[in-house]
Amino acid sequence: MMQNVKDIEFKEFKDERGCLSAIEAERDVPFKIERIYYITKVPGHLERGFHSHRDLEQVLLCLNGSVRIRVDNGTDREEVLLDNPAKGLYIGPMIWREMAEFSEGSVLLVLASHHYDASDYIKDYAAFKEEAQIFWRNEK
Ligand code: T46
Repeated sequence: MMQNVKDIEFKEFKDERGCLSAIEAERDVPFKIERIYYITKVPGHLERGFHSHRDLEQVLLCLNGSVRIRVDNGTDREEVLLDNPAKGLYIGPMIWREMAEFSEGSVLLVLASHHYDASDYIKDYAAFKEEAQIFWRNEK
């Protein structure tokens, strides 16, 4: 997978009563969790996201149903289908993300490293590509 994107597998404690997964900050996800939000009731034909963050780190999990996540570092694009609540997708800084194909009743949970900050968003794709070029050059 591209840099700043990775799959995270959460442990499942399964028995005849069902299934439990625990997520501990800085252990199961690589940051302190300052914010949690969740996305529900998305009409299946609609897409969300279409932005990048400059600093924010997040882990996305689909607790029910499935959601397709497209990630883009300004050069390469990849897709991940979140269809299992034990599977998380880490997305770090300077990754453009799009969420699509929300199944009926899907619940997308997001764990975020910082409080909400509108100034951390890059919503214009051309501006993202420009900033991403500088960012990834300095990362190497
Ligand atoms: C991301 C993807 C995966 C808040 O007031 N507080 C919050 O913490 C968030 C996340 C959003 N909002 C407000 C801002 C907008 O008025 O909620 C409204 C919808 O947010 P937005 O259009 O940014 O939603 P998405 O689904 O396009 O993107 C969200 C996150 O914003 C973003 O950080 O990575 O989910």
